Amino acid sequence: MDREYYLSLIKGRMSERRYIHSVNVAKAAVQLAERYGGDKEKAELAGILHDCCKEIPKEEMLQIMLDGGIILDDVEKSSSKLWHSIAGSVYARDTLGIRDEDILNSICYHTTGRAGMSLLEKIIFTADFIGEERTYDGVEIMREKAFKNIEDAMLYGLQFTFADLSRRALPIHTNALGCYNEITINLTKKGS
Ligand code: DGI
Ligand code: FE
Ligand code: FE
Repeated sequence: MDREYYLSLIKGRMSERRYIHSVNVAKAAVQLAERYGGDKEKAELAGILHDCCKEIPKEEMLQIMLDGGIILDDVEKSSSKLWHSIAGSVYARDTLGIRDEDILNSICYHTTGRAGMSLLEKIIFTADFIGEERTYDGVEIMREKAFKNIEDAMLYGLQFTFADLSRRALPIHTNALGCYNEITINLTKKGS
């Protein structure tokens, strides 16, 4: 993996703040891959690239998705915050030539999660919450959970996101609900 190449590529597409976030997510992703026996190289690359389309103009995000043959559902149409992950995976595939489906899916589903996530997808979803620069209330609990039981950490992250979305009366994506339901059903099975 040409780490330096991808780092300079994303650096040219985002603010210093977002660049630092991306580097930190990549670092956390490598640590989680170490902890859970995932592929460290893929984790690092997916972490570096996960927000590669976060700060481009919305029209460009829409154009990338259109060119990539993506059809947005109603929640995606109404929530532009969900565009950068989908556009990011299309950009990684069609412009950067990344062929690894697991890396592309990790970028695509890093914001919402989904049911049936691979280990790499879980790692990127979780790493996004625990990068060094994150300071929200509960970040220390999230960091602890992330290395103890990744699904517990994901549930904690989803609870945080759902509370925020529902307080602001924003729609919750079905992939996020699918992710939440799968984890809670697994917990219920273990508990009963
Ligand atoms: O790109 P980051 O800031 O690092 O983090 P992210 O990709 O997790 O994006 C977080 C944003 O995505 C935050 O504003 C909430 C929003 N989001 C996450 N899940 C959903 C959502 N927005 C809607 N409407 N529905 C969701 O299910
Ligand atoms: Fe993101
Ligand atoms: Fe991020």
